Amino acid sequence: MTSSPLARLGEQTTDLLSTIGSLATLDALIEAEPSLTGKRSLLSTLQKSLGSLEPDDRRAAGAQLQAARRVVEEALSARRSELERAARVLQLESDRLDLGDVVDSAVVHALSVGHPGLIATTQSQLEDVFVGMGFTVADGPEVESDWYNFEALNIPPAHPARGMWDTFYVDLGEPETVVLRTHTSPTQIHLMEEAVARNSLPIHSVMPGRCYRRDTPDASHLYSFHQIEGLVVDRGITFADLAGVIETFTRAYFGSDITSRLRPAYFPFTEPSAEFEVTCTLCRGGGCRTCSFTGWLELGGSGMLDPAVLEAVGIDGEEWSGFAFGFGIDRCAQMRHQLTDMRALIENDTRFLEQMS
Ligand code: FA5
Repeated sequence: MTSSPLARLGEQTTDLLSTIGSLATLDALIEAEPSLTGKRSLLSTLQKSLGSLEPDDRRAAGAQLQAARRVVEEALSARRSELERAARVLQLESDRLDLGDVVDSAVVHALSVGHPGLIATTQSQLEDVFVGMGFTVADGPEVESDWYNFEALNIPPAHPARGMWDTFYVDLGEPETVVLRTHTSPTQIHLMEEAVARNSLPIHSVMPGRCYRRDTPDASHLYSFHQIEGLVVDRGITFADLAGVIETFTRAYFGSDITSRLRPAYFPFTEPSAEFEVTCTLCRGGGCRTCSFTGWLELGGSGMLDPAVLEAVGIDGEEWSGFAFGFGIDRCAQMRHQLTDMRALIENDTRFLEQMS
């Protein structure tokens, strides 16, 4: 007696289902499909072998085989749907527009904001130091008459001291001589005039602002630069007060290892006058090329208010005395940040600007 060709159909169907379950990609399924349900598949071979059976047995075996084929085809179709869904998800993932990248490269850069430059930052730090020492902050015009920039400061026309400042003259078609201020000292005159008019002496103020000189730009000079002026008018003010304010400022701004010294100088509006220098911030006083191996760098001028200036603004020099000082803001920035060339402050090189943000 010959055994039925379908004797192992159950086991064979289970094997086919497990093969289908292990197909990992759509391509693998398409490749395997002919061997699972096609003309040369096991199921088709079994179908052909039924021809040798008796009609009744053939019908029963045929129905059994049809049922097995249905199970296999349904499993194949279900697996196809699963793999197609997975392939779609994969495709969508790779086509996805990464908004994160767009935000980083476009929107965030478009929104990137600027920041105050080094001169503005230095100015506000200097103001903070002086405000902390009890000074108020005042402002003055950049375009001045000859009287404020020179005459009221005890520099009459043809005075040789005018040569100390190479001046830009402004031609307004007026008989009066008008200049771009060469220093912030004329603001002292405005402040003292106002205090006299309002009867509001004493004065303890600093006055930062832009100045202009026909200087050739080099590593430590610009034709448009900034100074901060200091003015104290009070009763019983002495040179020791001036020296004390300068030393307190120097340590507060540059650090406790930097100190100041005053050296005799000449300014027409102060008597006695002194240049003030601070320890070289590059070599910390040891001596280097920047400080010409002296260990000191000049920061500005200072002195006791000349009686002629007090008289010009109507302040009684018997009752009041005072001192003034003026120094470069750009030079402070240069020294504090150890810039070898001051011109970097105005060249607008974005690499420098970003570094100093
Ligand atoms: C004056 O301008 C006096 N008005 C200072 C003063 C005020 C003396 C009150 C007495 C009483 P001087 O010309 O030396 O002084 O300039 C002072 C400082 O300004 C210099 O030491 C330097 O730090 C800065 N400065 C001057 N010219 C330039 C320039 N071309 N570029 C950058 N900084 C400059």
